[in-house]
Amino acid sequence: MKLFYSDASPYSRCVRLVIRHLSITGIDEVMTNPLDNGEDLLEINPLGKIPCLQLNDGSPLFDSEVILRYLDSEFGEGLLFGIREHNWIGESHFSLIKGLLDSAVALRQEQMREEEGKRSPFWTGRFEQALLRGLRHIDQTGLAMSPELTIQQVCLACLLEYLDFRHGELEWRKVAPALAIWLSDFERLPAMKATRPK
Ligand code: GSH
Repeated sequence: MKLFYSDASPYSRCVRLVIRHLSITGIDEVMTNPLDNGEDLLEINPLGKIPCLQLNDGSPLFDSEVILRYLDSEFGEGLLFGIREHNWIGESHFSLIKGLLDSAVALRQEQMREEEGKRSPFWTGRFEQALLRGLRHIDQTGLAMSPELTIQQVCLACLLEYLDFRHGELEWRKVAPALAIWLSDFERLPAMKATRPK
């Protein structure tokens, strides 16, 4: 199998973290800048986005949620998503974290537009407020606090370190002090260290 990824992409990091957590072998990780529009990627993902996992028979899996569900089901007995007993509240919690990842990446895109003189104060503020509201909610409701590793924790940790990497000015720890303590422990996992963007 071949994984098209970038080490700066938080979605890719969720996938790479799960590959390591589940000790999956046989995946060739190919560093890819999606903005280069490389043919290898465009041929299998018309969206031109990463992560994209190409299976051994050539068929592609995207987006990150589909890849994560595939890996968990094939190699993790479905434990990360907890598919044995359906948990709609947990699914919704996952949606919240995915939505925050989308806001964080959209905020980065707004930053990049600055070079073109096109950054929108309205959208910048909206993405920032969604991030701070969402993290405060997760912090206050204790949604991250499960003793077993969950897919929500994987994506949350990738989100929080992405905020440190790209959006330090947000100072998310001020609205989510319990998450800050949780991350200081979680960030020591070998899979976190191995996938940290340089
Ligand atoms: N919903 C997608 C997922 O969960 O995989 C989002 C993936 C995504 O937006 N990836 C970014 C990308 O490939 C990198 S962080 N951007 C290129 C583009 O938007 O054209």
